Amino acid sequence: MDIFEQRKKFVTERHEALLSRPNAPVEDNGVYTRYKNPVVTADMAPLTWRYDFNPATNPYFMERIGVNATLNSGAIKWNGRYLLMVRVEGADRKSFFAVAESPDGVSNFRFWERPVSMPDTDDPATNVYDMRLTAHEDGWIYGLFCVERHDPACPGDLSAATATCGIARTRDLVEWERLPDLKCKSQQRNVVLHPEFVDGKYALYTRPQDGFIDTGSGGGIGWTLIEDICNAEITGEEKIIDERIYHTIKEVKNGEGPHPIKTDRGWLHLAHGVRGCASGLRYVLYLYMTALDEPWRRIASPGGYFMAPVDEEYTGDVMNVLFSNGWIKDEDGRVLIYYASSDTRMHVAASTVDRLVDYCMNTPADGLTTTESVRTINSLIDKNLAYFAENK
Ligand code: M1P
Repeated sequence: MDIFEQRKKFVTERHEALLSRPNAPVEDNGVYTRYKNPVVTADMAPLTWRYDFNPATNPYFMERIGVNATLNSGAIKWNGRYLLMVRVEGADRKSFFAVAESPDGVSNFRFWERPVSMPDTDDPATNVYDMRLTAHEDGWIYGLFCVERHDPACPGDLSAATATCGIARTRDLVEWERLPDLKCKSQQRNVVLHPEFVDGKYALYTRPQDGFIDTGSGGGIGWTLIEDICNAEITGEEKIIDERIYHTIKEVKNGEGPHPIKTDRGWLHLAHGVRGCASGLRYVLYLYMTALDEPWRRIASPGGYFMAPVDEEYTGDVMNVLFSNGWIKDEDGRVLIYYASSDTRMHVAASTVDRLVDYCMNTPADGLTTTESVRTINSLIDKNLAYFAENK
């Protein structure tokens, strides 16, 4: 067998083994169960995207186009199929979107034949990423994502960029209609479309920021109503519904994850919080809930993080990062939480609506000082001692 055939066989067999490997739950901490294997990795990108299969033009069966990472994925259960809208990042640092499908939501994700060809606007993007999918009650599936361009105000500074919210919609996740980008006075990343009309309008979770990286005066996760999604513009109030707070997990910045899940007790939200430390920024996931009739009014704010990096999740392209922009609520109440670790790979954890709501409603809020933290622990000890005394 010549080198082309040898390598083709080796690469193809290894790829198929990766795609067909099973997955298994590893740790039930009472709130959720992590799964052992990442669900989507760069190595799972289709070989036809990366290799030239013609021995005449690729005699060494080299990879011609590299994939660096598969991260921050939107998620949707669509026609009974578990789909991730994966942010695939090439070795060239450009991200694009591609759908990966699994029969059970936790294993055997396979990419569709081609990545998404997202139409551009008149002002083409350099990079697009982190799509949130929303099956809206208007009948469309929307994808809201970050659009990055070089900042025209800083021609000499090659790291100066702008972040804007791109908006597109589809009926089949293949053909996309690109709508104009969100118009507003600040830069925006982590913009999410609420699945229902509110007062007859489209509602957005936003994350106003002064610059490309710094949120600056942007106070946290915002909420605003939009008159026309086909020409989206923030004209009214951008109310901060989940604020950044000093010496918490969301001191530096935070951002809405996927759109919230509707439960009997309120809207269940998943978000990321960021703090600074000696090793850089640390991204963790947290939950909160808002009122059913007023999705902007917080009714539960469990203190601390819900998920933080463990083991291999801690390492990757951007260390110490968990980020989620996709989850799926199944018909039986199961919730599949898709999260990326360290901007490198995708994982899944499973929970239920009941468990997540219990967590939100019964985890004490952050008291914001050491004294309050100790007081909260003492309250639990008192409650337990009273219970033990009554139930000897
Ligand atoms: O590198 C961590 C994350 O940084 C950004 O998130 P945020 O705007 O909240 O800081 C995004 O670039 C995100 O894609 C990335 O995972």
